[in-house]
Amino acid sequence: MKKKVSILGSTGSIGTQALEVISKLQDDFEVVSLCAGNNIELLREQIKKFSPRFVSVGIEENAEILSKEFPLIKFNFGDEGLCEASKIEDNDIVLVALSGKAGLKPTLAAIETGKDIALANKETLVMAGDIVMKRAREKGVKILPVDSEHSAIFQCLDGRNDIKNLIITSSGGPFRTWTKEQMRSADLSQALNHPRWNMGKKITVDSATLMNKGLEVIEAHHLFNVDYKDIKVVVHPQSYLHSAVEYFDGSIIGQMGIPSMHIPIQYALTYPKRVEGIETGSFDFVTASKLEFFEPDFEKFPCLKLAFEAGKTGGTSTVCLNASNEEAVYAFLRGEIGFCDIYEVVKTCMDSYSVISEPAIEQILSEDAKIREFSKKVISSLKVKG
Ligand code: MN3
Repeated sequence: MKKKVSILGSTGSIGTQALEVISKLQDDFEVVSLCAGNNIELLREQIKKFSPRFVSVGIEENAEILSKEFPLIKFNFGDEGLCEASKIEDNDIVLVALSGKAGLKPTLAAIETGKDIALANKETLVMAGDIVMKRAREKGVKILPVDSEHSAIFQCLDGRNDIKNLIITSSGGPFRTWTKEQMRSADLSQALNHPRWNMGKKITVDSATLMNKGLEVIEAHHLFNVDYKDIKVVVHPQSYLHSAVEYFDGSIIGQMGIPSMHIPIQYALTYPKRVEGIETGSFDFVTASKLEFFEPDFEKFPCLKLAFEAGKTGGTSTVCLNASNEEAVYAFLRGEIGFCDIYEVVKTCMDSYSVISEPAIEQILSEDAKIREFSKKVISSLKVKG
């Protein structure tokens, strides 16, 4: 029996790599649906290759264009299309590889339909981790992490919960060895020049500020039900140790391998099986020879500190962190603010924000919208200052 999979975000970095994994494991997987935004050219290729039954796109106009080309496929668009894909009855697993808050509703829809989820969307747990994990437990739905750090911890835990610490590794990003002064004049191409991982632009900038690591800490707290005081971040520039778990008896179990997203994506899809899939090359201790570890510099990377604080505060604090950061990063990508202004925007928003402690989903979404409006004002004031 082939595992039936729906891919939300099929033309993005994780989505395309997931389809590479699936091409290699054609006898094991059937693609039931594909959802993409506006990259219609690539989506068209994917439709031809994987013959899904259902496809959703960003806007109605594109759904109409494609439905003329592929009359046997059902099309939809927007948020509704994403939720429709995640609710398809014979899905075995839904890969949520959307970026931004678009991931939240379809993830919840998949949980309500009792479908296991391979989760590559950070915002889902950062914005609504309490609600999502509670519903997943109630529905007996597995949330299989795709992000390399969470996949590593998931593999190390193997169902156990006698955890002393989670140890999340970080490459340190492109500015690990830069001074604070140098970082102030960092431009876009420098921020996008990640030393280890090839990813989308938003997450690459987040990796440069270490906000990405902060968001991962919040996700790990929810996924593995571990207190923030028991989550440690360790800078490991070689990125061979993808993360680790320290147990009560002092044993540390880590997961290693070459830095390739194909491995964690594949494991989330084939879990609990480990199969020989896409060729990624293998890690060799002797060739690697040197593994280094450093304390993260919270002063140079204050976004990481903000993320820990938001996580500990809980409620909609992490919604504020995420929304203001996303607006700030997009402003940086558009060249409107400087690299270090990203932190200033998030800090200003966090400082003036009143947290709601146990929000419902609708409140989370309305707070998210409010925070984004406020963030845009903060960003324009920075623009004026130049
Ligand atoms: Mn990661």
